Amino acid sequence: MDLIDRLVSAVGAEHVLTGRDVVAGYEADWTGRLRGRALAVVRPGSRDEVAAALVACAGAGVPVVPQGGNTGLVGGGVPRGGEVVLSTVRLAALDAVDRTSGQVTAGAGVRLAALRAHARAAGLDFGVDLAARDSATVGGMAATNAGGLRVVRFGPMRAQVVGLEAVLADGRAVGSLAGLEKDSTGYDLAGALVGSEGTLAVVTAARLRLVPALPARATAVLGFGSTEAAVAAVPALRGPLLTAVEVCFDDGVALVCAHRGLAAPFRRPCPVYLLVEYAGEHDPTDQLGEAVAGIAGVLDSALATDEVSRRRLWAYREGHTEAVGALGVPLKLDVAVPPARAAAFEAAVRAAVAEVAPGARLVLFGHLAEGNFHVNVVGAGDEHALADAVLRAVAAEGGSISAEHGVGVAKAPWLHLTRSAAERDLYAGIKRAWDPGGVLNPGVLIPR
Ligand code: 2HG
Ligand code: ZN
Repeated sequence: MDLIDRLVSAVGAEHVLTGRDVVAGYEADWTGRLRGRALAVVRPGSRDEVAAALVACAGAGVPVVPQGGNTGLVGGGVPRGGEVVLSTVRLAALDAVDRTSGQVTAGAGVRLAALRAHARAAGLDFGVDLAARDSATVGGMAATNAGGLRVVRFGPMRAQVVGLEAVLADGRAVGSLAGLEKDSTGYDLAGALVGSEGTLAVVTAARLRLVPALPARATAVLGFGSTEAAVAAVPALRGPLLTAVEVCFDDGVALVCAHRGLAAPFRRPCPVYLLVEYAGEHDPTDQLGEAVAGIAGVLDSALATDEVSRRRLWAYREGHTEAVGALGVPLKLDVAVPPARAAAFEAAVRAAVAEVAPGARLVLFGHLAEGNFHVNVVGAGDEHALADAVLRAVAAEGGSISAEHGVGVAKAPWLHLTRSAAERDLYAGIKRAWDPGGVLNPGVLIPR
């Protein structure tokens, strides 16, 4: 039996895709920058089908690329050439919310928007939110330790995962969905899988912590004369109600306004904008107003409490990805530096782009509370040289080459900038222990 026949007997003929046109949607990331040919796409509908598919691929010596909602931006979920793509979209079971533990069990293929709606219907919420909420899946978000817009309040995926269920390349299932908040039985296997980007096992389900629903929100956009002034505002904003501190710049906001046909936030543009959100059980408008009043250097501000106006303010920030994409296929570098170093890093990035890619268009935005910048560059020319310059600037500031999107194949060549030789040896040893045959996502995270 050849591999396709084995996959068909594992998951059923209608879930093994080989036709060029049907497979195409699984072969490229949505920017179109990172892509490769897949041998086939397999869509298992249960943990046992995942196991059978993995055993078939391992037996045939064909590598497997696990894929969730395909919203990744580092090439970790698309083939490089000749792999089987294992799509988790059919693993979409969502159990009833367990109110006693404040947790829920979700299949790897559950979309973030569906998870949040489910939690909210039970009077709770899920702590992570991000722009790709309608496509991004629980499994992919766990595998990349996704962060997003509310990390300052609730932490990234790592903080939400109580347990994971996963299947090794040899078909054995590991992990627990029992939801034990206390468990000091040795190594944290779920912890190892969070951020492993499909290189260790295929995550099939997650036991997730839920957070209180915070029905009352207030959102402000603040204009500043410099990044230093914006960073200096962060301590005054911090407090129990703070849920988001997002940063963008005048050129990016102008781009979003032109793209979406929005009016500018203020009559006079400001060099730097912060979007700040407070959320709580009771209307947090007064607390946000007080915090803003205590900040020096606010050039202009807008406050929104009703849903329509809040969405209008969020559009300035959330519209960036789409507006940049409309300019061309961007080089995207998701990085973090200690927030106190944000202004120095921004200056270094602007200098690097001016030197290495003088004709390119740089658009910066991100999550300032975590020092997380999204460096988007259209028309970079020599992308490798530019990525090298930016990621070296990250390392020089004591930062991370990947804040929330993962390393993938795109950044694997730079792992050495922020992981020592001893640490990379440990990475390689962990990979060998979990996946001795090297079946799972080769080339991702650990350079070939
Ligand atoms: C965001 O924060 C996402 O909006 C996407 O992480 C970032 O498009 C990007 O570079
Ligand atoms: Zn982001």
